[in-house]
Amino acid sequence: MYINTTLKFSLITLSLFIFTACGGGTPTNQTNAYAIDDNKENTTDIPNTTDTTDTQITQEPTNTETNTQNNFHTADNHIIGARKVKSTPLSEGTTFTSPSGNGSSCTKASPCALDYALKHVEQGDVLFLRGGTYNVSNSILSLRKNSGTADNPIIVESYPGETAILDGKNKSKITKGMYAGDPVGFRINNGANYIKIRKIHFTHFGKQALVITSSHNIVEGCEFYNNKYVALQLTSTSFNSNTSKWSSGYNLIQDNIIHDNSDAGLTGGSYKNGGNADGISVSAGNKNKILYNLVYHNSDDGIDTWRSNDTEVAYNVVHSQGIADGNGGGIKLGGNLNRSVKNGMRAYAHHNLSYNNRAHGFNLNAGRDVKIEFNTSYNNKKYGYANLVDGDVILRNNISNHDKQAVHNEHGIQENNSWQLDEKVTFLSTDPHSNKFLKLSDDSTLNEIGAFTQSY
Ligand SMILES: [Ca+2]
Ligand SMILES: [Ca+2]
Repeated sequence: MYINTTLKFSLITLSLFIFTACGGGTPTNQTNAYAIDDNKENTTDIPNTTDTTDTQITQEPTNTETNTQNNFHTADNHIIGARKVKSTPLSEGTTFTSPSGNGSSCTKASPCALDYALKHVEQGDVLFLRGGTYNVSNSILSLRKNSGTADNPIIVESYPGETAILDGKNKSKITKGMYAGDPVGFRINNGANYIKIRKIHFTHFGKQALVITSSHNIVEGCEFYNNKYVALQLTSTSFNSNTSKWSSGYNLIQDNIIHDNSDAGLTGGSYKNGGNADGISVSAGNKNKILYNLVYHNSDDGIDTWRSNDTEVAYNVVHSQGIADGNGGGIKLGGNLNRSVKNGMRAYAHHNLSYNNRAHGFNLNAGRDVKIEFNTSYNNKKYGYANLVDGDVILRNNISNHDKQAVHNEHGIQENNSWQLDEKVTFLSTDPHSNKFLKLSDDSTLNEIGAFTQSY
């Protein structure tokens, strides 16, 4: 079988990358931030450690407009799911590429190739990609040292009114038992901060379509589909066990549509016949925000925050995960089976819809000090809210309806959730295409719980 050799090669490549990214050094503990094997679930009761400090603030989204196709609106226009993202004005463009671009001028009249432009952009640049399919073969798309700043980020975006598709189908092609080059689509490495990736499509990559190991980046209005592994991964190159901080974080992932990413049919190495292709994996990092995304039909989990700290997951629509041997969870909220290491903690999930997943709507996994409030779980094949542990979770004002069972057990602090109230949950619609989907009627006394509750 070609696949074993292929995977050995990818692992070697990945190991080399980790080594290089750490400046030749060794991470301060043995945690491999790239490993995303989270199949194990910790259901052991743990002594109380109720530090649930809420330091996470929802960032008000900017530069968005209504997209009626993929959104769910409430009467008060409270929105969950991916919104349409407006383009940066064309007049702000400084650098231009096209699928057939070449040379070094990178102007609108004479665009250059994408990998060339990425090596040369500087803070304050707006790189517009003309529409069409960029055949990403052996070139490595990455931002490594060229960093933006808080006031002058680097913007990489589809040309206004057009769609740039980064296509890895040739890059991922298996040749003589080996991948033809690095199977990851695009890397933003530590050293390159304050990058905005906007309105770009990523497809057919053999590993992650986009990996970010740096800080203060924004990914918005992008689409990721038909990749063979995690579509979008936020991670870090090291964890400082003295400060309990990862080397990176503070990234914002919003208004993306992420679907049909799957490692089903691939086994060995880091592939698990569906068990490792999450939509969004936050496998390390501090205070990342995953907001307003639509994530569906990925083989493993929709959003998995394994090992990260203080990740906020909010206003997302997550449905229909679970293909082949994938876990099929909607949203997983942290965890690290080694409890002496202080990561996988303080995930905060609010105002999410999680439905039709093959496993749980929301899964504490082995997360600690997790807060789950104002979410709606519907028609998940297992529990609405699973693997609850005393001292590690607060569940307030959530709805579970038509799940196999609302909660896994009676553990944790549970207050004012639908399964604890006398009134039965009745939705205006259970049709996902309706803009009344999973909304409670205005006269319901339950209208202060669930994902569409505005105030909290
Ligand atoms: Ca898994
Ligand atoms: Ca997973």
